[in-house]
Amino acid sequence: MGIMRKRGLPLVSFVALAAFAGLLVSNIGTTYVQKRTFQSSDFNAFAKDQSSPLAGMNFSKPKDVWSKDGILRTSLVAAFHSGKVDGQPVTAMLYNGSLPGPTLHVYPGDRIELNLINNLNESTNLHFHGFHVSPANNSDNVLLEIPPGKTQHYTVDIPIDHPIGTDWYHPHLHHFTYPQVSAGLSGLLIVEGLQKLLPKPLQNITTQNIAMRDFPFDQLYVYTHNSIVPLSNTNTGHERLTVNGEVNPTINITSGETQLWRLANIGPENWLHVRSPFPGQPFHVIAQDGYPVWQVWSNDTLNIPSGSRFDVLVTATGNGSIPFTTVKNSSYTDPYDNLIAIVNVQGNLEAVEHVNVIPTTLPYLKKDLNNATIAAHRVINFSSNDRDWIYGLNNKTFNPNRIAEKFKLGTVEEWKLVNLDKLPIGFDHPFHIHTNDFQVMSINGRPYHAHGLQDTVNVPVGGNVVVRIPFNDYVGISVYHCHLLFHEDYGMMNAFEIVK
Ligand SMILES: [Cu+2]
Repeated sequence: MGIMRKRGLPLVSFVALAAFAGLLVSNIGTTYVQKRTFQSSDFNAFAKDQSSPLAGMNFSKPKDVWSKDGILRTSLVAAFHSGKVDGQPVTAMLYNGSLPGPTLHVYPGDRIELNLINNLNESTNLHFHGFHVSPANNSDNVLLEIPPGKTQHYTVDIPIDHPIGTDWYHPHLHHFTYPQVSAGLSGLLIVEGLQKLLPKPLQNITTQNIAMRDFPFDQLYVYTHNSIVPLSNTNTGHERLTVNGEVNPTINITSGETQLWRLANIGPENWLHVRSPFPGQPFHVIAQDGYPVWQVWSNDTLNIPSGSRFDVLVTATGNGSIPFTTVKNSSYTDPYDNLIAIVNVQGNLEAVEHVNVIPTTLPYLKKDLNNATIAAHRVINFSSNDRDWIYGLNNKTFNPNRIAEKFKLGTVEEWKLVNLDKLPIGFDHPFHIHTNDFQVMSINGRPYHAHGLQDTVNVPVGGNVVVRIPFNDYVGISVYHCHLLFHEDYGMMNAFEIVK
């Protein structure tokens, strides 16, 4: 297991970090940055809540919470929890004591009634990543700030025609997103119904939620928080790639069986370039970023940036214990471990039967924007200054009070996302926009034949991506940003307004 500097983080010394921590508080004295001190009691207050110890990790397992009669009524309590990774003590920020937070299941047309109870010693809030819902009031509003000790009630109306697939939730308070997600605050949010789009023999297949993230993540967390007490005992050789909070879990499948795997990168930064564990059996992608594809496509590997999700069908071959691993990207973008899980293949079903029914299309509304009327063309430049931790869009850093652009409801725009960074020190920036999904039109000038809409796309270093974004159904203020959350926290985000 290699311990490496994360790609999104600059190479700076501890002295510079400490100096910056001071600078942060004195220069950015807005409501968004608070000086805090930690006490040892913060770390143990909720330790007693823990149950169901897992191998190598003793945080609780995520519970499944389902909507009932059209309403998902639940509470998320954000708090410190003590636990262990590889037997080493680690302090985490968790929802309801579990790593990751509870898995929330909803249906199109449902309403979410959710209390976010902030038992941290700093402000937080909540983002419903991948949701096409109102960004206003107490819906998917990332400009809300919930102070420590306070409760915020969220009401989210999910439209009846909402796309179905795997989404997720996490804090999104500017300057706090990276450290809070790094410390453990994220969970799956599944819009149910995907199996119903499959051919009959596949409608009841076994589903595996595979929520992946490095944990604990990076000591820099401590310094961005101006804390003298290390929160996460990181860079000690005990950082691991976790799946549903477990280190190297077992996934059971029968030889010849087809399963639905919900692959989700719910970590703050790294790319997870995953490879099908079954030779000759690629991943068949049926939804990307919580959006069913128009055309099922297949590949042996999928490079999943932070924030992205792929719902795939996969058919087991072989027998015994097969490692499910990542492909090596580079020392900067890889997770801590290459091993994701062990797939335990047992018995023998007739493989051919299942493989034959893998669909080529899904009965889902195609919203191809190829022939859309374009209301405006824009260029968004991404640029990094690692020395000073300044990450900008069109040479500006995020200001919650500055509306960078206004878009007209009901129109489609075409944006060229340009990554001005250069190798060897530059890096890719995964672009993510809230409220509306987009269609990728080209990557580095080469036409891209989209299989559906998505909410996150990797903008390669020195390259560009052209996307078309429809502004449908909702007015209000929302944001787009780089999904290396460290970059987002240090400026690479814009607020925009959708107007009538
Ligand atoms: Cu970035």
